[in-house]
Amino acid sequence: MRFVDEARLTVQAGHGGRGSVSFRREKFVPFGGPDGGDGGHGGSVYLQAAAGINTLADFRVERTYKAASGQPGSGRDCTGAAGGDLFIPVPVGTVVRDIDTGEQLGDLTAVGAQLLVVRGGKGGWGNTRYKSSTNRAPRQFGRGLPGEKRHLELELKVIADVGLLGLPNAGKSTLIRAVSAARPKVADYPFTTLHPNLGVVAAGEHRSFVMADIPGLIEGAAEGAGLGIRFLRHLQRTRLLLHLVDIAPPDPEADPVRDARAIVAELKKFSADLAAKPRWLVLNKRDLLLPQDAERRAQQIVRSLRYRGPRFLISAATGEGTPELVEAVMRFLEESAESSASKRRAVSSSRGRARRGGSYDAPPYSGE
Ligand SMILES: Nc1nc2c(ncn2[C@@H]2O[C@H](COP(=O)(O)OP(=O)(O)OP(=O)(O)O)[C@@H](O)[C@H]2O)c(=O)[nH]1
Ligand SMILES: [Mg+2]
Repeated sequence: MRFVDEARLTVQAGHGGRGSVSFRREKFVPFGGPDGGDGGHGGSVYLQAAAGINTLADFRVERTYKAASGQPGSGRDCTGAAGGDLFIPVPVGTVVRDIDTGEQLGDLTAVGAQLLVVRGGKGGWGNTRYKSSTNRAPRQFGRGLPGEKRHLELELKVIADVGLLGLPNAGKSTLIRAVSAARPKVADYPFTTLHPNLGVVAAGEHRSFVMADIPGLIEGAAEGAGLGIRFLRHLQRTRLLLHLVDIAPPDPEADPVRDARAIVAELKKFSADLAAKPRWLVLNKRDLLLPQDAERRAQQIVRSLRYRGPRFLISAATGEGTPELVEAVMRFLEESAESSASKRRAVSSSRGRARRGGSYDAPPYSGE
C-alpha cells in the first residue's frame, strides 16, 4: 500500500561576502595601488538522496535550512572564504517543487543524486577590480549578491515498512496512534478499523519508518469470516510484521495462544511468502495486570507458542515499552537495508559470494 508523505521547508543560500577597499602600504613603495580582495561566494543548498532515510519525518522538526555566507575580502588581494555548500539528505524517490511558482525542480530517484535548489550569492568585487587608467585609487567595492531563497514542497510516495497483525481489539490502532501521527479510530468493539492506515514513526534524526495498521483478522478469515483476508495484501511489501496479542482479553474463554496460532494459520492460507516474513510478537495491554503478573502471562504465552524471536511486552494505551519497540524495529530495518546493500555488492563483484541472510530471515515461530 502506498501513501504520500509530504513536507514543506525553506532553503536559504549564503550571501556573497563584501569586497574589500584597501591600498598597499609598504615601506619604499609610495602610492601603493589598490589591493582589496573580493568577497567569498555564498554556499548553495542541495538536496541529496540518501539510503536509509525512509520518510520525510525530519522536515517536521526543522523547517529552515541555511547555507553559510561568504566572508568579506581583505587587503593584499585576499579573497574571503567561500561559505560551504549545504547538502540536505532526503529519501530516494523525493519529488521537489517550488511552492511559489509551482515548478517541479526535480525528482531524486537514485542514491547519491543531487539537486541544486538555491544558489549562493556571488562575492562582491574588491576595489582592485575597479582600477583603471583614470581611476588609480578606486574606493568602490561590491557588496556581494544575496543568496537565493525558496519555499519548497517535498513529496514522497512511500510503502509501509512494518505491518501490524492481530485479532480485532488487540490494540493495533492504539499502537499506531501511540507511535505516529496517524489517528485511526479506536474502540472497544471488534472491526473498528475497516481500511488500512499508515503512519510515519520517527525514531530519531534521519531515522523513521512507515507502519501499516490493518483491520483485525479472525479464525476462518480466509473463508470470509469477519472482514476476510484480502487486506493482507497491504502487508506484502513490508519487511517486518508485528503480531499484537492482548495478554488480558476480557472474555474468560479467550485463549491468546490459540488465537495467535489461528492468526498465523490465516496468514499462511493467504500467502506462504507473507507467513515467511520476519514476524515479532508484541504482547499488549500490560497495564491491565500487575507488573509481575503481566510478565508471567507474557512468558506463558511465549513458551506455549515455542517462540524464540524478539518479543515485547507493552501497553499501547500508556506507551510503556513502545520506545523500545520502535528502536528495535528501526534497528532491524537499518540492518536489513545494510545487508541487502552488501548482498547487492557481493553479487555485483565477480569473485564475491552472496552473504547469507541474517538470523531474522527465518520465520520466528510457526503457527502449528
Ligand atoms: N488497557 C489497555 N487498553 C488498550 C490497550 N491497547 C488498546 N486498548 C483498548 O482496546 C480496545 C481496542 O483497541 P483498538 O486499538 O481499536 O484495537 P484494534 O486492534 O485496532 O481493533 P480492530 O480495529 O477492531 O481490529 C480499545 O478500547 C482500546 O482502548 C492497552 O495497551 N491497554
Ligand atoms: Mg483498529
